[in-house]
Amino acid sequence: MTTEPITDRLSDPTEKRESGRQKIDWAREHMPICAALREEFEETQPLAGERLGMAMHVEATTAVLTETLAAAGAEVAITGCNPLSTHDDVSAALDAQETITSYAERGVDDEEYYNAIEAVISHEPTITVDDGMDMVAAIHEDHPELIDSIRGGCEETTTGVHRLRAMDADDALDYPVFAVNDTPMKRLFDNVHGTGESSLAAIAMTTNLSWAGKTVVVAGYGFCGRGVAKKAAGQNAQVIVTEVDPRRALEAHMEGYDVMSMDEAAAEGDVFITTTGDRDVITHDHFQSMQDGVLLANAGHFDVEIDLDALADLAESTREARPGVREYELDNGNRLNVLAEGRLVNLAALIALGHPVEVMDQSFGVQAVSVRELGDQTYEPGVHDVPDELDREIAEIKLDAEGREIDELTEAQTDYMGSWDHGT
Ligand code: RBV
Repeated sequence: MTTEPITDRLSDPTEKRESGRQKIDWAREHMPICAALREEFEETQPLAGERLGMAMHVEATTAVLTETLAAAGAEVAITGCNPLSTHDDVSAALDAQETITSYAERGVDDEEYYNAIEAVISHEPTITVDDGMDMVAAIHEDHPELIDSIRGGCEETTTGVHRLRAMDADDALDYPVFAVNDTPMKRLFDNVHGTGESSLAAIAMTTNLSWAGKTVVVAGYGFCGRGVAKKAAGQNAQVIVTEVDPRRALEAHMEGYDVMSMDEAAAEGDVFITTTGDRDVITHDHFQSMQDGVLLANAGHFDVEIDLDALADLAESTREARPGVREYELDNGNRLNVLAEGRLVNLAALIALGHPVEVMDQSFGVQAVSVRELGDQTYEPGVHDVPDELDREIAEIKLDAEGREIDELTEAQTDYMGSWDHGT
């Protein structure tokens, strides 16, 4: 089955295009890094002749990245990386651009989701940009004949990088991919502040409930979990952290959070937010010990962290308690509320805007220079760290845009840091 571009599937493409364009313009105003790179790319055309295949959350900031890459001379085809995160109006505004085709639509089923990825692949990309690795996987499984002409790819998120490293360890990754997620400019800002702010904002907007006085259980204390815990504490919630790694658990403890197993935390929490990237974090027995009225939300890339099948089996009845909130009533009378169908709440909730714009400017700045690098240099197949000078370049552009000066090392300081023959 072929998937048509979004414009051909909308009843009101002109209206959608206009509201999408308004969202993109607002984001663009607040993305000085992408603006600076766009200026450079318009002049130097580093992607002339390249075809980009992208699978990302198609909302306003992603559109700014997409247009930045198109301005660099590339032909771009794009679709979503989650069935619920696309903004149809933004998708339509992108599709209206001459060198961009967008297949992304919100609310697609599994088959339509993968058909749209196929449609992007039918453009025979020379560079891929993924968030979660679904495009790299589809190319390797179903279109290996394209691999020879692919210069490389970029991966946006923790889960995608995990999958790619597993693939690489199995010698199954046949083209180079940059682990954009693992750069300081991504991880220390997007994962921590972006996930923290946007997950809490999406939960608050979906429920209209307060954080103050609540007990919030954060599952996983990686970069995302740290952000969620910090922001929840900042909103006057009591925070409990669950972990499987002893050092991360200790770190959370030393930050002042309560650390306990999920078995214990299940009975304590009012709100549960999963950020582990792994499956089966909240399961059958946990649901049974939870209090009436709890909220369950996932901030990890895939919807595997909260075992919704087990919850559905346990439930006597289920209903939509309010838009975007599914209530499951258990036989003990307790009602558990799942947000956004257990999909990543900051992007898949009914009012979901994704990470704040400034944070995405940084992540997408790293994406843009990583794609530029792939257009310019040849890399061996496998997962690659983004060259550190590219990450620094993005930090420098951002500092410049904020009007912040920093110090420079003197020659004596540089020599000192590089020497070993000085002591007490
Ligand atoms: N993310 N994108 C957005 N476009 O608004 N918000 C978050 C957006 C990315 C983020 O970088 C994270 O790594 C990934 O989504 C998880 O799928």
